[in-house]
Order: sequence, then structure tokens, then C-alpha cells
Amino acid sequence: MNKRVELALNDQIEKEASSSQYYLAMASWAENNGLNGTAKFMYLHSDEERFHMLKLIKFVNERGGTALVPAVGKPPVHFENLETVFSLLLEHEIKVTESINNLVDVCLQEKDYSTHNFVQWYVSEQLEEEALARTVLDKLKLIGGDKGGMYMFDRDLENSAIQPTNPAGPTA
Ligand code: OFO
Repeated sequence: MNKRVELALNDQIEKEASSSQYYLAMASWAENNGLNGTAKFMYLHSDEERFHMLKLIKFVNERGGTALVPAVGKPPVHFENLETVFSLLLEHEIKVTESINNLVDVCLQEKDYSTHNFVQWYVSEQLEEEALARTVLDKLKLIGGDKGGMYMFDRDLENSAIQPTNPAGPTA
């Protein structure tokens, strides 16, 4: 496997692992604050990011490279409020999109068209994830700081189809 492409793929593996931990921290915070809908959303999102990481690890190893399982930093324990959580999520996804775009660039520069083709799945996934984060954040902005509104938002999130897709099936 081309060394630059391998390096960029390993960098992406680290980003997906960090995303998974970050959303897991958000899920745990939400659960401890009685926000079960948000917790469900974030647990699913965390699982989804782990799946993204695994898909990359398998791809690198199957193509003759060496996938590096990364150490990830400790995510925050406390978050200010729901709007902060979803703003951070959107901010994070925008950074991940930049990193995917960089990966696409490296593939093209190195003329690695099969990895380029593989990475297109992540390009579409990022589009969906950013759109989902924006939809949720728009709803929260409409509610403002209203407590009753927050309660309804969280309850709706728990029952709604606005959830990340979980490739591994539902969590507990
Ligand atoms: Fe892996 O899709 Fe978001 O970060």
C-alpha cells in the first residue's frame, strides 16, 4: 500500500476512534442528566463512529498495510447544556469532513484510485452526519433555553427517526 495513503488512513482511524469516545462521553453526560433521548442518540452515534474506525482498520490490513490501533485522549466529562453538546458535535463533524477531504486529496495525488473509491463512502456519510447535526441544532435554537421545550425535545429525540444509523444493530 502507498505509504502516504497508509499514513492518511491511519490518521483517519485515530479520528474515528476519538469521535466514538467523544460521543460516548456526551451519551454518558446526557444519561446522568436525565436526557434519555439524547443519550440514545449519542450512544448510537458512538457505535457508528466505532464502525467507521473498524471499516478503515480492515481496509488497511486487507490492502497489505498495517492498521495502527490508536490511543485516544480523555474526552470531557461535563457539558454546559444540550445546545453546547450539539454545537460541539457539529463542530467536530466539520473537522472530520476536512480530514476526509484531505484523505481524498492524498489518494488523488498518489493516484490510488481504489482507496479513493473506498473513501467516497465516508464522503457521503459526512454529508449525512453534518446535515443531521444541523437539523437537531436548529430545533434546539428554536427552543432557546426553555426547560419544557428541552424536555419535549429530548422525549421526541427518544421516539423519533432522527437518529444516527447503527450498522451493528440497536444497543441495549
Ligand atoms: Fe465517522 O463519521 Fe462522523 O465523525
